[in-house]
Order: sequence, then C-alpha cells, then structure tokens
Amino acid sequence: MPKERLPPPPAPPIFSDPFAAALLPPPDESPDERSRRIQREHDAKRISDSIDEQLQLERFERKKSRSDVNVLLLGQSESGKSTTLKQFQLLYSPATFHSERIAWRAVIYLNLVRSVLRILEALAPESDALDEHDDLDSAEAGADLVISSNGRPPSAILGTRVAKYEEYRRRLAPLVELEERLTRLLAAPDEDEAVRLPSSRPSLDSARHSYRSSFESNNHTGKPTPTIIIPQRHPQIQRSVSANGSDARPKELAVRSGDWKRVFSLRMGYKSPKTPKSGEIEGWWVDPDDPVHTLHSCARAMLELWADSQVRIRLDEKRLRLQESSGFYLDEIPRITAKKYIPTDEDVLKARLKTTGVVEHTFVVNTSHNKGAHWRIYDVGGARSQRQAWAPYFDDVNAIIFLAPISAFDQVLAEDPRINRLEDSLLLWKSLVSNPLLAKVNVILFLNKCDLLQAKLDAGVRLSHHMYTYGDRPNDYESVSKYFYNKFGALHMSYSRNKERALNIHFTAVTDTRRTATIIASVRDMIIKSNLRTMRLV
Ligand SMILES: Nc1nc2c(ncn2[C@@H]2O[C@H](COP(=O)(O)OP(=O)(O)OP(=O)(O)O)[C@@H](O)[C@H]2O)c(=O)[nH]1
Ligand SMILES: [Mg+2]
Repeated sequence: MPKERLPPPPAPPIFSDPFAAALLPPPDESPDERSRRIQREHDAKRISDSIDEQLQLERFERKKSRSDVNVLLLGQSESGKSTTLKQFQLLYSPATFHSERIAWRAVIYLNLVRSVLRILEALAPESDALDEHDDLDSAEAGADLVISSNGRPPSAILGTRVAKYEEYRRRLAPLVELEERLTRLLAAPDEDEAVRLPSSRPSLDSARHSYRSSFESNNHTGKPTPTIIIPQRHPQIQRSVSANGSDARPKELAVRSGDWKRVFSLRMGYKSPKTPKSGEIEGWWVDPDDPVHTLHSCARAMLELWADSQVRIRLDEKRLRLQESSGFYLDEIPRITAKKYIPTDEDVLKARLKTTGVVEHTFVVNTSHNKGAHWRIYDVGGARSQRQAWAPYFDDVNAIIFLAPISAFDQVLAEDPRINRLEDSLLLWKSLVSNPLLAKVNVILFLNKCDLLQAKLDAGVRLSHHMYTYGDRPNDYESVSKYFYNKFGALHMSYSRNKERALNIHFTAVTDTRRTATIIASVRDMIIKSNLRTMRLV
C-alpha cells in the first residue's frame, strides 16, 4: 500500500517588500497571541490615521493662512509702536482692552510718580553740576545732522532756585518708596534684566565704572567701603548705593510679557469695567496696602509742585518737557489719585511701558472682502539693544508699519545721548527700505507725534537749530511736516530695492483714537488688497 503522503507545506510567499515579510504573523501563533496582535494593529492604524488627519489639517490651515496677515510694528524706542497696537486692540478686540483697564492702574501710578520724582531731581541744586557734565559730553560727541544734541548752551542751565524745594522734597518723600514698590509689583521675579535697563547716561555709568574699578583694586587695602551717590536723584531723597552693592537708580520700567497685568487685576480679583463709569467694581480702596493711599496722601503736595510758577520756570530752563512723556498725568492729579480711580481709554493709551523682546497679538479682522482673517501684529522693543530681535520676523511679514516720531528732532536717544532721535529714525528707515529681505513687503510710514510737533513749533523751538539742512525755511507746522515727508520719501525713493513699491505715508498722533481709527482702516484696506493680489499670483 502506497504510503499516504502529507500535502507539501505551502511555499513561503515571495515578498518583494522585506518589511511585509517581517510583519507576517508567526506560523505557530496561538489564538490569544493572534487577538493581541490584531488589537496592536488596530491601535497602530488609529494612530497613523490621526497623524494623516493632522497633516491634512495643517495643509488646510497653511492654505487658509494665506489670507491671514502678519504685520510688524517697527521704529525706535518711544516712537509709539505699543500705542499703535493698543489702538488696534481698541478697534478689533475691545473686550480684551476693557478687561485690562484696571491692570493699567499700576503703570499709570508709576508714570505719575516718576514724573514727580523727575521734577524733584531737576530742582535739586546738585543736578546743575550733572548738566554741565552732560553738555560737555554732547559737545565732544558731535554729529553731522545735529548742531546740539540737547539744544541748549551750558550757560542756560544754572538758574532759578525754587523756594519751596525742601518742603516739596519732604512732603513727597513717600513717593520714593512707592516707586520701588510699584516697580517690584509690576516686574515678575525673573524680569530683573528688563527692569534694570541700560543707563540713559552712559557718561555717568562710565564714571561709576571707573570708580568701582578703583574701589575694587583698593579693596585689599582694607579701606572702608565707599558709598557712591547716584546722581539722578537728589541724595537726600535717599538714592545712594554702596560701591559693591547693586545699582538702585531708577530705570525706565520694561516688562517682557503680559504677566504684569495679573498683578493688578485678576490676581486681586478686581473686575475691570467696560468704561470708567460703568458697572459695579470691587473696592481696592478698602485694602490699606493699596498704592492709591500713598498717592492720595501726596496729592496736594504734587498739585502744589506742578502749579508752582518757579518750578515751571526751572523746568523750562532745564528743557525738561514732561509733556512729551508721561507728564500728561501731571495735569490730571486729582482724578488719578482719587481712591476710586479707574483709567480711561486715553489714560491707558498714554501709559508708558517699555517693550522688550517681541510681543505677538492676534486679532480677527472682518471686512466685506475678507471675513475672519487672522491678523498677527508683532510689537517689538525699539531700543538699540532690542533691534537684533527684529530680523527673524522679516521672513513671513506682509506689511511693516514704521513709526518715526517727528517731534523728536531736538531730543536724544535714552540709550545713547550722543545720538539725535530724528537722525536715528532716518538711519533706521534707510536700512529698512534698502533691506533686500523686505523688498516685496508693504511699507507704511507713520510720521508720528504730530500733536507734539505742533506744540513744540508753536512754543518757538526751531528745527534749524537742530538740523542744519533745514536752513532758513519757515518754522511752522506745514513747512516742517512737509520737509519730513519729503526727507523720508526721498530715502525710500533712493534706497528701496523695489522701485515698484508704493509708499504710504501718514501724519499721525497715535494717542488720538478717532484720527488713528480712520488711518488704521485705510492701512487695513491697503494691506488686504495687496495681500489678495499676492495670493492670486501665488
Ligand atoms: N502726545 C503723543 N504721545 C504719544 C504719541 N505716540 C506715542 N505717544 C506716547 O509716547 C510714549 C511712548 O510710546 P510707546 O508706544 O510706548 O513707544 P514704543 O515705540 O512702543 O517704545 P518701546 O517699547 O520702547 O520700543 C507713550 O507714553 C505714548 O503714550 C503721539 O502721537 N502723541
Ligand atoms: Mg513698546
């Protein structure tokens, strides 16, 4: 009987794909192992499908984001970038603007306190010696465009004594401590670098540096630690620092993120009303530690100081124009120091807080052409030390709004008093329009602070004293503003890499809400049109 033969085992399949062979189930797989394997395969497929979906979504988002808009706000420090951003917020995200109203209270208090302390510094007899020092420095520095960096002869700085100076200093002494407290409150623990900004007086810094070095080299002699008086404050208003201690001089407050807003609003549980007059608000005024109490108790002395005609004369002599910075609040002392003070829109717009780094804000902008487009607006720090952070944002930008504060023709940079502000703006503008990376980017120029320009010219400050090239042309607003328009326009014409690019120039005062809303609407339409044109070409 022929021996029964078992059927031959199936020939192993021939796989052209070596991975398929590896994934084949093992021949001796048990039912349990089989069901675990199938479960694993299902899980893997689910994960793979979700990755595919994610990729598809990203592709879709990328396509959609072509209708979105990225705008960079550029310009030197204090040119008005953050103020412009606040105007965008007021127009396109009013709920956020209103929800932050209370948080700005701390910044406004600090702005007011610093203005008052600056006045006291200027009144101090010691400050005259400092001014002479500064004038010598500026004279040595020299600059093509500028005759004098601060526009006054050294002889103009010694002048009127204020009879009530000692009394003001004594009555306003609590503000020194309040300034420090507000600064600590606003600056997050890791924001030390941001608060300790570079000095606005390098000449004094270098003096201090050499003093410190000489102290360090002499320290081994066992001599007692010398004390350096920090000259920006009257010494008796208690501004001294030990040579081996830290610099306690006041610096302009800067914060990097929005965290500071929590300090005065959410964390304390205060509600932020839509307008200063609407709705019930929580009563911080019953908290004895709230800064408003110190301010309230110094209000009368602040008012007297600001109304004192000798003080005004002294400030004029020293060319200290507080109206150009946070001095705005000095005209509002009774309102701001009131226990139930809530900042108005204008107060928030005028609050000064220096930006460091780059801050991104997103708004949904609806127009008849373009519904629900996301606008990302990048607000950057404009100080010289901050500008290296701008370039990474050039890649993906649709438009740049460049702010040049044309009222600043008689001012110098806070970070380098040898440089005239207008000269810095012109150089910055030139390097921007000639940058090849930005050749296809829409550029909008805001010739800003026109309100201050008008006031300055009306007060008799002459442009030709600060810019040789202006010559003997009339010193009125029309002539001066036209001159700046042509000067910036000519730089664009000569240096732009893209001769087709149209330049949009606006005369602005970005603290003026109504005027700025109209300008922003026209800028918005221009950017959207240009974006649509580009999308059709891509
Ligand atoms: N009167 C007046 N004040 C302005 C105008 N634009 C800005 N300011 C004020 O100038 C100060 C500086 O403005 P910011 O918007 O903080 O300047 P910035 O360009 O963001 O400055 P950095 O953050 O240091 O780069 C603020 O107190 C503003 O209220 C303007 O057109 N007119
Ligand atoms: Mg800013």
